[in-house]
Amino acid sequence: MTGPERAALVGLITHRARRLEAERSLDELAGLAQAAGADVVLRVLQERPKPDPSTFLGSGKIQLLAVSATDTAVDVVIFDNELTPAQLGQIAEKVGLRIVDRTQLILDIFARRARTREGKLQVELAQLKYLLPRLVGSSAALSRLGGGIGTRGPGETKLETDRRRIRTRIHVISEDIEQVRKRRSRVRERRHKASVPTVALVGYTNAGKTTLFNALTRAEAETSDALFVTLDPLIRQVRLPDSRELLVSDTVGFIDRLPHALVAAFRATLEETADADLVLHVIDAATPDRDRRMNAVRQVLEEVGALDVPMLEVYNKCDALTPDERRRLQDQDPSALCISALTGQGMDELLETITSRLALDVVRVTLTFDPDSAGDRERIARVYRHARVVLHETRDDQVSIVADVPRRLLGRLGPLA
Ligand SMILES: Nc1nc2c(ncn2[C@@H]2O[C@H](COP(=O)(O)OP(=O)(O)OP(=O)(O)O)[C@@H](O)[C@H]2O)c(=O)[nH]1
Ligand SMILES: [Mg+2]
Repeated sequence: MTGPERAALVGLITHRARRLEAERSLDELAGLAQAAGADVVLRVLQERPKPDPSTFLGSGKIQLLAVSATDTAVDVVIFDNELTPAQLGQIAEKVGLRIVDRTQLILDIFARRARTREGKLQVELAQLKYLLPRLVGSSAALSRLGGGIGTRGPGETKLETDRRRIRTRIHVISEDIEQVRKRRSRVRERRHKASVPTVALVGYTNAGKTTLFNALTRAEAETSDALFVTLDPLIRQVRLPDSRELLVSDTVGFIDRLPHALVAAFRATLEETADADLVLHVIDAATPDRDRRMNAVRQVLEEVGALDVPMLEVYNKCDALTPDERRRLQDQDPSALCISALTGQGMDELLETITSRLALDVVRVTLTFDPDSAGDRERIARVYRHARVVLHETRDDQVSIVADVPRRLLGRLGPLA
């Protein structure tokens, strides 16, 4: 194929009053299509309360779509919903072009972005699960020659194998991912033992998570205005000015109607979030459909069992707000933290809030230890790692240490004198 693919987008306006919503949804779909390397050359919105069971659009509209798509030399037609296998087949027949639905498009972007072995496995698993029910009797799902969106991932030869072989592959990958999950949870346990608190950044795709991650950790992870730039989780240490430390993790972004197969496949990655000491929900304050996105994020958090973790909502991109918009935000949520990961505005306040939410603020205590006990010697080492020692006194039978200890670790470092 030469040049970017030319894509047509198709969506529904389910109610007259929801036109704006449908437009925004199609805008988002356009962002996704771009992220998958396509140029959007045609947009079709039809007002109808629900999709036609066999062709999604009404029969007249689908004919019209076929004609305009030919006129504009469209390569692929992308629907803003998940299509049933039957719909896929019918539409492909009527339109005569490659048909892709929203789920498949998102899977395709993930397939492009996956870098690590784990990421690739997770995406392949999601793709196979999507494919399985669409294999039988669906010639449309199989005719994917020529490359382009919806053709990456499980290869053509694999597509032609029977369901049994796909099931076997699903089984094998699931086991591999389970191994990864176990390894992760062991690493987390070790971290937990070391008592280093973890802050997980979550948020809608493109909210600025990685930009904030970089600002906090002085890292240089890839950021971009494209959707789903980050897939593989990153984790890094942040040392606060007074040498206290915490870990910050950045991970895959969420989106409205994130395909269920992806959430399931990325469970190992997302569990990182459920295990954090604090979840930082990064919100793009400047986008017009902020509330819808916030709800989509909360839904995914619920799905991965992260709703119990203390959460801090952070409004990012506040540099892009007008003074009026900012006032409205403060009125709506007086405790809102308004920051800009890009300009650094509000970062000090953010760090202060994180510190107090994690109870990292210090208390001066005196601890006593038995110098002959191996366990106590270990504990002394831990005090040095996690607290600031002010005074260390050794006598024959007792070591006493005066230290500034993070409040959250009180009682975990040793007996108070
Ligand atoms: N104006 C403004 N733009 C920002 C700010 N923070 C991030 N951006 C921009 O928003 C875009 C997305 O930023 P990323 O950090 O890649 O977002 P992300 O949440 O990691 O996105 P994914 O990994 O793709 O899900 C980039 O173009 C950033 O430069 C900010 O505070 N202000
Ligand atoms: Mg990112």
